[in-house]
Amino acid sequence: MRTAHRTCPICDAVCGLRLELDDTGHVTSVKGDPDDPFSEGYVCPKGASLGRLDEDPDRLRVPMIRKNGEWFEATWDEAFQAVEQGLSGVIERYGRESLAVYFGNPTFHTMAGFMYRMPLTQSLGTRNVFSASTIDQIPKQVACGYLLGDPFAIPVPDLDRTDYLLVIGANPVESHGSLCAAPDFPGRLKALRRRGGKLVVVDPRRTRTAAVADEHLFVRPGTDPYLLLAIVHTLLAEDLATPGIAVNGLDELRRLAAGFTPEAVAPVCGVPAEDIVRLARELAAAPTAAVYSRIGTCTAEFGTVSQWLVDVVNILTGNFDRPGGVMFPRPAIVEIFRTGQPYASGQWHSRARGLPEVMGELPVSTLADEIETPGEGQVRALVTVGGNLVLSAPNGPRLDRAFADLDFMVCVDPYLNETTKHADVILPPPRMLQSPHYDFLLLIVSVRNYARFSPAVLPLEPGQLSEAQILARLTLIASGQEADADPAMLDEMIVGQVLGMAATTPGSPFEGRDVAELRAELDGDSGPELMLDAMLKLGPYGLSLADLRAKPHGVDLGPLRPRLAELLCTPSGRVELAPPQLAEEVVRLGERLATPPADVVLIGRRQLRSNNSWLHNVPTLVGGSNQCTLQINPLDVTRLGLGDRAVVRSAVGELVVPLEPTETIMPGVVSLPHGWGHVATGQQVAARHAGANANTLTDESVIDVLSGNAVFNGVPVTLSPPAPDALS
Ligand SMILES: Nc1nc2c(c(=O)[nH]1)N[C@H]1C(S)=C(S)[C@@H](COP(=O)(O)OP(=O)(O)OC[C@H]3O[C@@H](n4cnc5c(=O)[nH]c(N)nc54)[C@H](O)[C@@H]3O)O[C@H]1N2
Ligand SMILES: Nc1nc2c(c(=O)[nH]1)N[C@H]1C(S)=C(S)[C@@H](COP(=O)(O)OP(=O)(O)OC[C@H]3O[C@@H](n4cnc5c(=O)[nH]c(N)nc54)[C@H](O)[C@@H]3O)O[C@H]1N2
Ligand code: SF4
Ligand SMILES: [Mo]
Repeated sequence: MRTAHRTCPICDAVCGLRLELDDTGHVTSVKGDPDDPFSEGYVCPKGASLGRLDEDPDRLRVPMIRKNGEWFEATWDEAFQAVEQGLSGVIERYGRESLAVYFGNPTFHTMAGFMYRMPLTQSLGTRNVFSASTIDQIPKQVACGYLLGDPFAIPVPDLDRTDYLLVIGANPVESHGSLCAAPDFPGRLKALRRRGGKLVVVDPRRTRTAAVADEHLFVRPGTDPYLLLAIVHTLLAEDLATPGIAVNGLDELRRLAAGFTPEAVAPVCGVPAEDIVRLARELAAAPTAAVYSRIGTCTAEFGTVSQWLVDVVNILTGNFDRPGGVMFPRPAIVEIFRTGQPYASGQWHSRARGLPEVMGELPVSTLADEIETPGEGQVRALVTVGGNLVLSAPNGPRLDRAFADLDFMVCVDPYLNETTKHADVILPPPRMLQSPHYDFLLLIVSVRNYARFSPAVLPLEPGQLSEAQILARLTLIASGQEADADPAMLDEMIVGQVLGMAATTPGSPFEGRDVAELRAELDGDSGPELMLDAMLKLGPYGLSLADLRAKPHGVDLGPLRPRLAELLCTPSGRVELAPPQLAEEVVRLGERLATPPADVVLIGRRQLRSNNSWLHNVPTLVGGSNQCTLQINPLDVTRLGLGDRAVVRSAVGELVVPLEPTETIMPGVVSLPHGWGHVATGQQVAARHAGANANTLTDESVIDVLSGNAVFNGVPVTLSPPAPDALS
């Protein structure tokens, strides 16, 4: 028996775990780590199942190659040779612009995903770069880009000190938070109320978060920008705005919000005008307050407008960059992703739909167009790293068909699933417990400054490759090297670049130092660990990997402190309250105000024991309340003459789904969770709990214009009883 401590890598809450393992490496127990200063022993049902997930017998253990529709186990050398042949064949025939890459959600959590994303993208040499960002959080980043100049300057609610939290379109009691790393989010919300604070939730469903709140307001899906504009309107009309920081554009903002009175938007939003006015007054009057919003508004049309307005309200109420309001964490690593250049988009445009590049990426919503549209630059080969787009992307079934048509596809993924079944080669990363872990990205949005490194708990088996080695070899192959090129070579190059840059950066702790000497001082058993050591040493706390190794429960680096001045990088040097791009969107919103809403709209929801598409193969996590059902208000069941199932139709597809009548959802709104719709591949438990693919209904032709983000919420649908022969 032995005990190991590590960070849970599943969701954004970064909980510390205490694992017990027997001498075969089998995990016998997973508990919260009581000595972790940040998570203090918290664990959720998913974290508690980490052992079962990690030991899933259906995980791939060796590379797989598909030939004539049949799968064969392969050695790593055979697999990389097949990748080299596949990629180089497509490059020779169609050029590099026919390549595409998708980085999925897990790449935001793994060390390898962080380290090799840029090198792999660069060596593929294509502009067809896609990631989970454009089916998730990119509107927040674009909004911060325009407002503050830096799309990585993402403020988080100062959860532990705020007096008033307004949550719009997020359900952190079940999701455990997102763009806001806060272990035990439910406990932190309870603590807020215990200390006399107020929690208000705005959501078309009375969620578990709403259930623990002081107040819940139903809102019609997709209408949050109106609600927020009316709050801004009220703050300005009643002279309640007290920014307290240097801003530009206050008059323009007043002009933009002028028409959006609470009375004008109330019928559209479904929120009474007096409640909107009261919310504005309460936010202004609270000693400190924070507005927090996630998927409910990000993955909706005008998502960027909503995210911008969230922070406009935080600014107007004097709660920006101050304790108890929203603040910017100071991570332990050097923030190499900050360019220091004002944010801009549209450096290039997508070929088929002419959509602008945003943060170096194109929208996932247009990937199928790029594969299907003939002509120069048509995508013929795809690399995916940790993604299951057939279940995750809008109009997944269209991608399912498009993937089948590719000349070559390689997936770095531990499972044969709905997406990787189209691959020619699957390269499986090792088990989570065989990988070191550090949250490069999540700790830039944590509600306390904190760092924790987890070494691998179990060694790699002989001949097994780490995810870092897999991605390094892929990168080398993509750059034209032989299939057997040494991945360590690439690590040295990447780390050397970081050190070289630091050595020539004025004021850097490594300024003027010799790169070879710096390299010799680095500590780490793998490329990502060397990189982490360098980034920690260059970071603001002067930590090192050795320091973190010596503190296996994590290091508390204190509460958040104001730091807007050092992050702000707009050309004006001020916060831009009314950027022209957003002003244009407000005009479009105004024009839409009179459009009659759809009779029924579809939204999503997250379930406590799911994580997007890949946790349904663990028996302890499926069943019970974790079912793929369509939540619907009983009034709609009666009104539409439905039984226990319904046919749901949208502009792009239709599904037959079981109904879950509940008064917790607004009339006129139905909710289906995503990540279901499993087909028989290698995941036997998931196949028995298949559910329906919500993204059969979501429409890839509708996007948030400024960010290119997908629209999963507010999708117009019609419902009808299934035809009698479909009832069997
Ligand atoms: N248990 C679990 N946890 C997860 C995940 C998971 O799949 N399961 N996924 C992880 C990921 S990748 C992410 S990005 C985060 C997401 O974290 P959250 O955003 O907190 O998760 P959701 O449950 O999608 O919450 C969105 C809420 O918005 C509401 N909503 C829908 N449409 C609208 C609208 O138009 N307006 C408003 N105001 N509300 C609306 C929904 O009813 C829902 O309650 O969760 C992470 N954590
Ligand atoms: N309708 C609707 N659709 C949605 C959403 C919604 O709210 N509604 N939410 C969206 C959001 S926020 C997100 S983030 C996306 C997520 O969508 P994706 O980016 O597709 O991510 P997942 O569904 O989590 O799929 C994860 C894949 O990574 C694999 N994987 C697991 N661990 C590892 C690992 O360590 N390494 C590698 N290489 N692979 C691994 C899994 O086997 C699986 O194939 O879904 C989006 N889709
Ligand atoms: S809340 Fe997230 S990080 Fe914490 S134990 Fe659960 S899945 Fe893991
Ligand atoms: Mo996400």
